[in-house]
Amino acid sequence: MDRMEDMSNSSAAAALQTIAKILTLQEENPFKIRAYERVAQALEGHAEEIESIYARGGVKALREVPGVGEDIALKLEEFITTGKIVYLEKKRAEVPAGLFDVMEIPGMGPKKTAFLWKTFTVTGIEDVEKVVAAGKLDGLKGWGEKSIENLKRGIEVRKSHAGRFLRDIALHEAERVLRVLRKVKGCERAEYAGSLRRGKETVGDIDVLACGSDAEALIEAFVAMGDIADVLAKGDTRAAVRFESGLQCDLRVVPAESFGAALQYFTGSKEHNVRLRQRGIERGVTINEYGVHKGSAEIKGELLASETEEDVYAAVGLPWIPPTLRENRGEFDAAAEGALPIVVEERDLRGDLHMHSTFSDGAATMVEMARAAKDAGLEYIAITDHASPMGMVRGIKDANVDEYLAAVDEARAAVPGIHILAGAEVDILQDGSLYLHDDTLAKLAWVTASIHGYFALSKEEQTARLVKAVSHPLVHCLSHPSARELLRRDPIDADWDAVFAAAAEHGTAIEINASPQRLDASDVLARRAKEYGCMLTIGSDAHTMQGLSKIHGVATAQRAWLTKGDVVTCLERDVFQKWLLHAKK
Ligand code: DGT
Ligand code: CA
Ligand code: CA
Ligand code: ZN
Repeated sequence: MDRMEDMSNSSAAAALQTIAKILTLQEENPFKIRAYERVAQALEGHAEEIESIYARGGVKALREVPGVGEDIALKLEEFITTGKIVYLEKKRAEVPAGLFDVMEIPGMGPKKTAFLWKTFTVTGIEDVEKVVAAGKLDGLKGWGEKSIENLKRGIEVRKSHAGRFLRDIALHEAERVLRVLRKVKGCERAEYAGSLRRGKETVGDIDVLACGSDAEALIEAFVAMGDIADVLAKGDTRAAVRFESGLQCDLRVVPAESFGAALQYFTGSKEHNVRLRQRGIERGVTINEYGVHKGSAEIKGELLASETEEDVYAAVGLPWIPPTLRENRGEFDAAAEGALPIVVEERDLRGDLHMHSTFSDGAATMVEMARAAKDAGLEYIAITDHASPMGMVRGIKDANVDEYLAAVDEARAAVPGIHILAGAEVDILQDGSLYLHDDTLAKLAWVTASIHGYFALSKEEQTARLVKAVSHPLVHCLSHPSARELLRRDPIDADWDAVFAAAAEHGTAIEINASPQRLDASDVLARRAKEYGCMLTIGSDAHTMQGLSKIHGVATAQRAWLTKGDVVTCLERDVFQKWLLHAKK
């Protein structure tokens, strides 16, 4: 079945979650809503993929997943076999599409959105803005001054990122497109280009290139694929679509002999290409999406290069430049001097020092996480459950740390063959002190500190707070330093030079949080941290077994020019242990 390979527990979970949101908007029976939410959560943490459950025992077997009853089992079957749920499509049509944007504003969620829809008939972010500006929320129950302030800021952030999408969503869609195109008869190559290929953390649209003997077949297969909301354009060698997710994708069918030139051109960035063309002009050649020619655009001479990207760069005297470096941030000088970094690759990763278990808010047990990490080929991990005063009942406290350590010991005994550190992700409090007592921290082998609140402090306060935290003798790492949530919450304001200087002085590593919602430290910040002499980590921040992937974090690390030598989690296990002993002076 064609659709099968697109399915995964997380996309099924997303579909059920959307149903729950729509039912909440419609103020339906809370038990019904809760049933969808429970199954969505269960699927996120479920070890076996639903396709394989279904393949082995049909609808009956699907009911093994916690919370799945007859009705949801049938919807999952429909999803597995057809790739969609008709009930969801029908429900989706019952609510204004703009409300999905409103729900995504930080602090809004489906319940508050339902209230605004019912009370003020808002149908999109602009309407919410008007309601807020007119002061209609002032004094209403459940809408304190602070939450209105947050809402205003949330709207600003949303507006400034309008039309951009998280990288993981874009990558998922792009891979779907490539699978469809590569199956077309006569297809020679299909690749994605643009910001997605450059590893950017958010993407405006997907750019895909293909070549093959039958351009028409490629175009037809593309516009006929699943989950398309709109075909925006369709010509002989170009087409553009918008998926249900809202993301747009451009397909260009190009001649095989100029595939490399097209790939180089459409990978960008624009700034990189401008600089490359300048370099061409200085050498008397013209570069465009068809190739490198002698002479000017008007008087075209001999074709020098077009088949591969290597040829294009070689034609202006440069080695091939990795896509993640193509931002005109010094890569031309480095390339000309033979000094391009050998950027870190996913296969270089040996450890993961940020993950959660059921001891705090994770969906899987320590044993399950350790097994999954071992199966993924990791040599060492730290379990870093939350230690936080924020509304979380569970997690590490001064009072229960011994219980936590015993649980990690048990996991260690249960999963031999992977080294497991007892760690913690400890909240940095408002004044820069930590949520756990020093005696407690001293019992932990890996302490990563992070900010989960007080995002709006002044730059001075935030800087002092972070400097204090990274200077702490028992803190090994600073997690998601800027606390940004992509497209939702802007980074906190701090003097990063001061923070990284202090981190380097005190041997505290800086994390690149690989969660696709964060990717924090950003490429720019991570590169600056390296320049200050900090080591970096790439941590999954996994709350599920599936969450252990770090591919997006690796892309960010490459964009930061990091080599494997800059990354703690690339160290061999014994080298890591030595580093851990000596990093904190
Ligand atoms: P995005 O989609 O906003 O995340 O960013 P990109 O970089 O994917 O930008 P996009 O989709 O507009 O174009 C893809 C690449 O194609 C871009 O990085 C460079 C190339 N390109 C497109 N239009 C132009 C242009 O007008 N001039 C130049 N020099 N390059 C262009
Ligand atoms: Ca693009
Ligand atoms: Ca584009
Ligand atoms: Zn965190």
